[in-house]
Amino acid sequence: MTKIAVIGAGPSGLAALRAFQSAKMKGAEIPEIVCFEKQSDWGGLWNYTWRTGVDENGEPVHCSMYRYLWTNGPKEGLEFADYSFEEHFGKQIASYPPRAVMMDYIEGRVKKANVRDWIRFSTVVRWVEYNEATNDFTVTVHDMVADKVTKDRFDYVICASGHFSSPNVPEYPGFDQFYGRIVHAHDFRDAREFAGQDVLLVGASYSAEDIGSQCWKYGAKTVTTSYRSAPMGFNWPDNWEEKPALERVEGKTAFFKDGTSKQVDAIILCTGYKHYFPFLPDDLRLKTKNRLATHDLYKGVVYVHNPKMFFLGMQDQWFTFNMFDAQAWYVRDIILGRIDVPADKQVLLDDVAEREAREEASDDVKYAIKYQGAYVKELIADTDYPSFDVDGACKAFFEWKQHKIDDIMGFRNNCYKSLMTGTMAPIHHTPWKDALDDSMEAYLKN
Ligand code: FAD
Ligand code: NA7
Repeated sequence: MTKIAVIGAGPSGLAALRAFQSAKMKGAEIPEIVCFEKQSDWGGLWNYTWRTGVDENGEPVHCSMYRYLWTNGPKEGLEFADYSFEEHFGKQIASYPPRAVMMDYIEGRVKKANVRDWIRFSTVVRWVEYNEATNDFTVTVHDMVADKVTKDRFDYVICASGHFSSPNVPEYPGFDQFYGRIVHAHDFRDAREFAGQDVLLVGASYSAEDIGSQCWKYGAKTVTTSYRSAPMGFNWPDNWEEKPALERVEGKTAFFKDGTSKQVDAIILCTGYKHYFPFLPDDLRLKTKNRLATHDLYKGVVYVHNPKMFFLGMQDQWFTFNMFDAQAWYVRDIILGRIDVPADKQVLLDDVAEREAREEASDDVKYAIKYQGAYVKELIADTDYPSFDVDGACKAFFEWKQHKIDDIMGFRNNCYKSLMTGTMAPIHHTPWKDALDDSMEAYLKN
C-alpha cells in the first residue's frame, strides 16, 4: 500500500489530513498516512505555550505566538470553504478572533473529520532520505514519549513544518553590553512584561506592528519602531515613534541612522524568520526567501528536484487556511493520480520562473493580494475543494488595509461578510484597545 509521511500537524499538515479524509468520505481509496508532530498537540503556531527556548523534550519551541494575540487580518479572508465559523460556533462571530478562538476553530474541523489517530504526537522528524534504488523515502523519527528512534519507508513526503518558527536574529554593535532585555519576537509572550517601559522594536512588518501594538495596549510607556527599508507609516498614537535603522546601542541608549538616539529599556527584534529544515538533506531541502512565489516549488507545492516531495504553506501569506487547503487538495490529487505533474523537469522550472517573474512585476500591495488570490483560484479549479469567492476575499483584504491606514489601533473594530455563508459578522462588543481579556468566553459574548 502507498504510504505518505506528513511532517507537522499545524494548519497546513491538518489540511493534508482533511483533504485525504474528504476523498475517503466520497469513496476513494486513500493511501496510508502517518503525520509526525513534534508537539504534544495539533494546531502548529496556534498551539500556544508559555515556554521559550526549548520545550519539555529539549527541542526548539515551535510557537511564535503570544498572549493576547488576535488575528491580524479579518477571519473572513482565511475561513475554511468546507467548515465555516458559523458551523463551528453555531452563530456568526466578530471578525478578528483571539488566538484561543482560532485554535478552537482549527480543531473543530479535524475533530469532525476524525483524523487525530493519523498523527503521532511528540514525535520529531529527525531525517528524511530519498532512496534512488527504490524510489521512496526513509524517514527517521524520535518518539519523545517512548524515547525511541525509528525509521520507516514512505512513497511520498509532505513537509508542512511551517516557516515562522526559526527566528532571524541580527546582532548590532553594543548588544552584548546592553543594560536590558533583548528578545526576538519568537520568544515574546506577554506584553505586560513591558508595562511602564520604553520599548524599541527592530523591524517594520507584521510582528513589529502587532507586538508594538500589544506593548502599547498593555501599558508600555513609549514604543519606538525602527525600519531598515521603509517605515510602516501608520498614524501611530502619541507615544509611538518610527525611526530609521538602528545602528548601535550603548548602555541603554539606541542610536539610529538619522543621528538621533533614544533611551530604551528593552529591545524586541521583529526581524522575521528563516525557512529552516534541519531534517532535510541537500537534495530535498527547500531554499527560499519569504515570498509569494517560493523558489523551487512547481505550482507552489511540488519540489522541482524531486516531485515525490511536497511542501505546504511555504509562501509568504495574505491567504492562509484556505490557501493551505487549496494546496493540500492539489497535492492529494497528484498523489491519487488525478492530476499529472509534467515529467520534463524544465517544465517545472519554467513554472517557477514564470511565478517569480509575475510576482516581481510589481511591488504594489493590491497586486500582491490579487496575485495570491489568483494562485488560490488556480489550484482550486483543478480539485473538488469547494470553490468560494476569492475575489471577495481580496476585496476584504483591500478594505482591511484601508482600515489600518484609517486607524491602526482601531482596525479590528470593523466587521466583514463571510464569503462562505454570506452572513455579516457582528461588531465586537468591546473595542480592541479596551478588550484586555482575550479568552474565548469573553470573545464569544456577542
Ligand atoms: P505551523 O503553524 O508553523 O505548523 C507547523 C507544525 O510542524 C508545527 O506544529 C510544528 O510543531 C511541526 N513541526 C515542525 N518541525 C517538525 C519536525 N521536525 N518534526 C515534527 N513536527 C514538526 N495567520 C493567519 O491567518 N492569521 C493570523 O492572524 C496570523 N497570525 C500570526 C501571528 C504570528 C506571530 C505568526 C508567527 C504567524 C501568524 N499567522 C497568521 C501565520 C501562520 O503561519 C499560519 O496561520 C499557520 O499557522 C501556518 O500553518 P503551518 O501548518 O504551515 O505552519
Ligand atoms: P517579516 O514579514 O518577514 O518581516 C521582517 C521584518 O524584519 C522586515 O521589516 C525586515 O525589513 C526586517 N528585518 C529583517 N532583517 C533585518 C535586519 N537584519 N535588521 C533590521 N531589520 C530587519 O516577518 P514578521 O515577523 O514581521 O512577520 C511574519 C509573520 O508573522 C507574518 O506572516 C504575520 O502573520 C506574523 P526589510 O523590509 O526586509 O528591510
